[in-house]
Parts: sequence; C-alpha cells; structure tokens
Amino acid sequence: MRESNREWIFAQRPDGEPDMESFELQESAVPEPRHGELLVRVRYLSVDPYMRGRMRDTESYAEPWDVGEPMEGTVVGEVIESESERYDEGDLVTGNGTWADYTVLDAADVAPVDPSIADLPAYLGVLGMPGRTAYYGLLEVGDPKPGETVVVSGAAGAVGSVVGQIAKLNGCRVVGFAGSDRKTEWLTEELGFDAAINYKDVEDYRGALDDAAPDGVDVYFDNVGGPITDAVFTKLNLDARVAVCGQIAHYNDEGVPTGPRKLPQLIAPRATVQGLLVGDYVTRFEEASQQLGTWVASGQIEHRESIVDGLENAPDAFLGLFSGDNIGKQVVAVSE
Ligand code: NAP
Ligand code: FER
Repeated sequence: MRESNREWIFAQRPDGEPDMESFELQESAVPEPRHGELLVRVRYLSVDPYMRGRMRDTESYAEPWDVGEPMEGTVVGEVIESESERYDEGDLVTGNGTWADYTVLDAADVAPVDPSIADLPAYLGVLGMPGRTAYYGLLEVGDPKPGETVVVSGAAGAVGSVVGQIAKLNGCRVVGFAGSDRKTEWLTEELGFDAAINYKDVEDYRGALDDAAPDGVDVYFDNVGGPITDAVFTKLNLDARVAVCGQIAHYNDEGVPTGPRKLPQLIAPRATVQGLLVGDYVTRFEEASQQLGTWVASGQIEHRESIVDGLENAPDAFLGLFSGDNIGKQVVAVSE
C-alpha cells in the first residue's frame, strides 16, 4: 500500500473548452473510513462527459463541484479496509468515489463486481451507468419496433455503442454517426450496425442519411446535438421518437445560442422529443444489469474500453472525450 494518497482537486472553473488549469494533483494522507464506509484502492476510474457540467457553477442534473475540492467519479476498486458488514477486505466493488489512488465509498451505495462476467473496466461502461443509460434510454424513450430505423449519434462511445447493439437485437435498421474511419469500421464490421457515417469526413450529413436511412428515421438517440442533429431532424418519419441523452457538442459553449434550430422539422412528423436521465430508472437498475450481463456473457453485446494509464493522466483522458480520443468507454487505469 502507498504511504500517501494522490487526489485530483478541481482547481478552476473553465471558460469554454477546459484545459489543465482546471486540475491540480495533490498529495494527502490515505483517508480513513468511518462506520458504514469502505476504503478502496482504485483500480479503474471513469471519466464522463457530464463532468463538464459539474465544472459549471449552475445547478443542473449534475451538482457543481466546489473549487478546491476533490473531483468525484465512479471507480472500480478493491476493498482495503471495511467498516461495514456488507463487504470484506479484498472484495471488488464499484461506486462513487474521487479521482484518487485511495477513496472512501459508502457501503450502502456500492455494488459488487464479478470479474467472471467481464473485465473490471466494463463495470464503468456497458455494465455500468452508460450501459443502463443505453438500455432505458433506447427501450423506454426510443421505444423501437422491429423493422424501424434507429439513428444514433456518438455511436462509437460508451452509450452509443450499446444503444446500436440493443437496437439490432430488437430487429431494427441501425445507423451510427462517429468521428473516424476506425470507429465507423468497428460499428459496421464488429457491432453489426447497418451503416455508419464518419461525420468528420462527410460534409453533407443529410445526403449521407439519404443513403444510410433510405426509409427515414423512426428513432433518433441523440448523444451530441449540433449539426448532426440538425440533419437527422430533416429525416424524421411520422411519429418519430427523439431521445435526448446528451448534447456533448454544446457542453463547452458559453452563453445560450439564440434562434430556433430545426424545430419546424418536428411539425409534419408529429415527432416526440424527450430528454432522459438514467437516474430516473434507479429502482430498476437490477433489471438492466441482469440483461446487459447476460448479453455480454453470451457475446450478443460487444464492448470496448479505451484505457489511459496512470492517475496522473486522468485529466487528459477526460479532455479526450471532447476530441473523440476514445472508442467505447474511456477509463483510467489507476493501479494493477
Ligand atoms: P462517449 O460517447 O464515450 O464519449 C464522448 C464522444 O462524443 C467522443 O468520443 C466523441 O466521439 C463524441 N463527440 C465529442 N465532441 C463531439 C462533437 N462536437 N460532435 C459530435 N460528437 C462529439 O461518452 P458517453 O459517456 O457514452 O456519453 C455520450 C453522451 O451521453 C454524452 O453527451 C453524455 O453526456 C450523455 N449521457 C447522458 C446520460 C443521461 O442520463 N442523460 C447518461 C450518460 C451519458 P466522435 O469521435 O464520434 O466525435
Ligand atoms: C451524463 C451522465 C449522467 C448526463 C446525464 C447524466 C446529460 C444523468 C445522471 C442522472 O440521472 O442523474 O453524461 O449527460
């Protein structure tokens, strides 16, 4: 065990695109768990797009981080010391901790990790919050029917890659938008997407959709917003459902853009546009975890994690989400 702890502190609120100025790595004493808590040696840390929201001082679904305080995030790790009857030393668990070598978790809020189902990083992706978001967001909000066309933006990311595969399991035609040929090849050649559009290579998104979604779009699972969403809105079929999961293309925007974007396009198809929060399904997480675990164990859903090595590189891993460095779920490997 290390003598001391390293922990990332939120140093400064960014203006627009975040950079290293927002992060400071501090040495501190290894924390001590109190009654009901676990001291965990972090093996993997999750970095997620919503953390950009936590860097703002405006209240939203993401509670703002206080400047000078440790940065929070979901971890997978090993229990080093237990002050709870629920877990023993040596158990592998996942829960909400901090960007650190050692973190304290509330035993009531952690879940066990079973390495026989999947490797540990998968518990931050397909078997964690992103997988559950894909599951409920697609099935409850998107409500796909066999034969329908589902379009997913951010398709090669943690949420999008699972959305597309669940849509295929439901008998849909699936089209993804992603930002490189490596990503679009993964989608079509390994994950079974019917078509994938590299939006960084194609200028006419609407034209690309004419080819990829010749019957129009019944379900649009939106992870990104921006010009991709503008184009998909021009292709919506009657009674289309739009699940607004994320808008990462706007997370670094300052101020509120004025003027309607493509809302007139929703009128003729009588489209339903609905925001979703994975937390709304918390009482049903067991159902999603069971089903996703079964699909992963049987190979019906494939998953991939992009792993950045070392706690010291956690900010780079986070910033890389905005430039599309990750394929599948981005995680940080903190210890062996
Ligand atoms: P992710 O997709 O694994 O990573 C983010 C990806 O976004 C990048 O890899 C990048 O891929 C893409 N991207 C970045 N900037 C972009 C831009 N300007 N235009 C288009 N694409 C861009 O992240 P995730 O964890 O799966 O999250 C995906 C989305 O779902 C995020 O918006 C997130 O906030 C949201 N989310 C919502 C909930 C909820 O409950 N509502 C829960 C989880 C996640 P490319 O190479 O393709 O650009
Ligand atoms: C995200 C991750 C989580 C996000 C929203 C959530 C829109 C919501 C979590 C909750 O249910 O409270 O990236 O982006």
